[in-house]
Amino acid sequence: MTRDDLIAFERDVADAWEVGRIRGPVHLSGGNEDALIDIFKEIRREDWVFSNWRSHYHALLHGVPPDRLMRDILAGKSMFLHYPEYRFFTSSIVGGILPIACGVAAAGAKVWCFVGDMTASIGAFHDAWTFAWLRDLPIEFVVEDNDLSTNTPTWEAWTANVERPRGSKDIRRYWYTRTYPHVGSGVFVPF
Ligand SMILES: Cc1ncc(C[n+]2csc(CCOP(=O)(O)OP(=O)(O)O)c2C)c(N)n1
Ligand SMILES: [Mg+2]
Repeated sequence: MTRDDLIAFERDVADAWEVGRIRGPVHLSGGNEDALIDIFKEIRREDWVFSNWRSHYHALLHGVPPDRLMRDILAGKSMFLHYPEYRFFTSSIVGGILPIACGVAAAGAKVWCFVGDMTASIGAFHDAWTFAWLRDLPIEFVVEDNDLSTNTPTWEAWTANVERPRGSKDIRRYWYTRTYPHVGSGVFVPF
């Protein structure tokens, strides 16, 4: 999957959304193609990938066939995609994947857990990270920092006077500017 393939896939989803073909919310990815392509070079097919409401790019890059993914999105399943045979699981509950990802890592599998910057600011994330770190679990947390919690600037909401986190050797973090709104494509569609 190239950068252009990813962008074209999401554009097709947005087009379907705008004509009312999708009866359920969709959260589109955009602006983080290069960062994700880079990270997924390290992710092996046998690794588990845990994602959230914004999971299309993660699924595509982990090998879920695009037509199968598109079928499920068109069926309104964008917010709860899961493909055990591809070792891919999501939850749309903020932080919902964290204990599950830790559990799978505790069972010995290599796990990659993708969370937004807002999710990375909640207590459940600190618990999960501490649990994993103390047990040296084979889990990599990746914080996808668009500085937005839906439409609230995450960092400003916390404090104006503290520098934004830069990531650490234990928690990966990349920054991007999102190209779609938090949910949908910007076109109001009643369903
Ligand atoms: C427990 C819970 N509370 C609230 C929500 C509504 N909600 C969905 S996404 C989101 C903010 C997520 O921000 P971030 O983690 O930075 O991810 P981003 O959407 O920016 O990728 C919220 C509050 C939810 N899904 N689950
Ligand atoms: Mg965010």
